[in-house]
Amino acid sequence: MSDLERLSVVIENGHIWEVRNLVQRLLEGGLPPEEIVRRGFMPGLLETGRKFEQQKIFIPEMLLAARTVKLGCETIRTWMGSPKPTGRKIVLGVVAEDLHDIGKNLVAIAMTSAGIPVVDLGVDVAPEQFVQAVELDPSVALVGISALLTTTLGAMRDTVQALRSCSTAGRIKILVGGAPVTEAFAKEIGADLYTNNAFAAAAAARAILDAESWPETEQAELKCV
Ligand code: B1M
Repeated sequence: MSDLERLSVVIENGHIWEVRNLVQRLLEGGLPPEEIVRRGFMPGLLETGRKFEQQKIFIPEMLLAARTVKLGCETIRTWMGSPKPTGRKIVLGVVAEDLHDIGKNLVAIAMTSAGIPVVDLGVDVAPEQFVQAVELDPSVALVGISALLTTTLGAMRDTVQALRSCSTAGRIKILVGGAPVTEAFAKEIGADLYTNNAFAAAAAARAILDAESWPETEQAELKCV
């Protein structure tokens, strides 16, 4: 079994004591963090979700798998480091009534390593908390919203709406993501950008911040919705 396959199994079985060394070894072997997430973390978590649906495992096992991934993420975060940050920040959070934060945490790691300072609001964040975070800090240029439950997509819509109607709406771009989010949904709710993985989100965010005058051609290149 390869180290990547082993990583999936370690996550699925919640073997928390093995994850750090495994991730470290993969990183030292030259595998990019996004590949470790895509080919190691994701299959392990998807299998965990499948077993949960089939009632072969229950919440405690899901929690253990999540904790194992968190330690893996921590290892990646340390490895990636954080370059000199830009002046402008991103506010990040998981929508109201959603407690799934692994995706959001990966986005935070990727943003930090792309030099974008993160204001992390955590999970179960109400629309007004997002708005307040933007209004309080004039250096916030981006807002990233994550959701993982189909039942919380409505909260994502409400959050985008609240941000669009706040006094500082003109200064921010809104990024959305999470397993049930699609490009079509992002467009429908009026988000500026959808990406299906954390590292693509950071690359797009970086490009947005680097494009000072924000010309239309560059917007198109970023596949803004
Ligand atoms: Co939950 N859970 N869970 N869970 N859980 C799912 C999501 C589920 C699919 C499992 C299943 O039944 N197969 C299912 C949802 C079904 C649905 O919505 N249709 C489910 C359910 C039902 C529930 C509960 C309702 C269970 C219950 O209580 N009966 C409950 C809800 C709690 C709540 O939120 N209110 C619940 C609870 C939990 C735990 C707390 C035990 C735990 C979460 C712990 C934690 O996050 N700290 C948990 C877990 C671990 C899962 C699974 C197994 C893994 C989720 C995950 O972390 N995925 C999940 C099964 C599955 O996914 N199939 C499941 C990996 C993560 C990296 O993916 O967030 O999509 P994701 O991020 C990706 C991209 O989407 C993107 O980047 C990442 C990749 O690079 N991305 C962005 C994410 N956010 C982005 C933002 C961006 C850009 C990209 O820009 C801003």
